[in-house]
Amino acid sequence: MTELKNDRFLRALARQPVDRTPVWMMRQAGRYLPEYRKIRNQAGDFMSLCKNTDLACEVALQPIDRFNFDAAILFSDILTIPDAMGLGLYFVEGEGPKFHKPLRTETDINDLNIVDTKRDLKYVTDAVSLIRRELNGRVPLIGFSGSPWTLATYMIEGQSSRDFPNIKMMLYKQPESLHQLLDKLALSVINYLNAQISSGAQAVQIFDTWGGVLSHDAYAEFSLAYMEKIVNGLVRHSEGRDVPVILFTKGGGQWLELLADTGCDGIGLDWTTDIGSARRRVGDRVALQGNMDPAVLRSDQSSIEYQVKSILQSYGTGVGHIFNLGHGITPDIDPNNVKAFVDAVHQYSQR
Ligand code: 1CP
Repeated sequence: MTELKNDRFLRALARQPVDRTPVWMMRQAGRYLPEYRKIRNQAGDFMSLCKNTDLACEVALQPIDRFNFDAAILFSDILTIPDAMGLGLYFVEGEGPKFHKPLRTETDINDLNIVDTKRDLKYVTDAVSLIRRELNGRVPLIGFSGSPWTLATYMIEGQSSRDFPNIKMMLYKQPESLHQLLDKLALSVINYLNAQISSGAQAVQIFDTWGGVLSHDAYAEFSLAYMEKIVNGLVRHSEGRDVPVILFTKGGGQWLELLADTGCDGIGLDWTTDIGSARRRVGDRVALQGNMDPAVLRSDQSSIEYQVKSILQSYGTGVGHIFNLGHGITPDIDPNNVKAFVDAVHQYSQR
């Protein structure tokens, strides 16, 4: 295996000293990059891009070639798991993901099979292997999955949602059915992430994009518990190194202590939480990732620098910070502002 030339990201997750704060960006490969749009057009549609190993590898490397990010992330989507479970994922331009066969009844849930990644999602592990090979040790590769709760919202609503009427009705009316679904998803995610790790992923992140829409009690029971089950089921060591796991619940600022209790290595923060207070709350138990408002990237270089400095100052000195946005970058951002962001993190965090 080639040696890792830049291990800042893994060192920060292990709470070891770094020469400067590592930075990457959620959705760093994506529509704000003209070179991404070109390859996406060539592939035809988004899922064809994910399933084409060479093109998926190419777009994963585009942000690494263009900016000084300290980590690469697999190019794929969280909805590959429901697709492999037979729900029939498709994307409608401008409307986001949809399923041909969303889950409607208890029988639909009973009939679901747990994902066998090697059989059903080989295109994902093939992409992991190729990206890892092409990175050639420049930066570590992050694998990812959705959280069971977040995957279930799409499977039951059949598409993106604002109010989550169907899954919330099930949560209060037929909680056992929902638990059955979440359990099958947790086992599928464990299988999926362990396959990514054995194919070369050097860290993994679980995206719990919709955990923040749950009540306090429901969050612990229907989202956190299943992420904890996943953390306990993951292979945490590979190729002679620890494989850290990051949990990101958008809107999860009130549950940081609970998240740290799962045994994860890092917690992703959205921009509504002050990172300095978050650090005081979790102490030295986990690293923190985040958390600039993605909308800052719509401003200009000096405003971006100001916001970067203020987050670095709030975190303070010492170990355990990975810089990121508080959620994914949006398609309207000027790539020059991304460069200003990455350079500012490195410049102002230099030890
Ligand atoms: O038209 C296009 O090119 C599709 C846009 C797109 C992209 C670039 C989608 C559709 N997915 C992706 C890639 C993607 N999705 C990555 C790649 C790696 C990277 O970060 O660069 C990752 C990690 C995801 C994860 C993902 N997909 C999440 C969790 C993170 C988040 O942003 O909250 C979610 C919720 C999805 C579902 C999804 N896939 C695509 C869209 C537009 C959506 C969101 C729909 C919604 O808002 O409900």
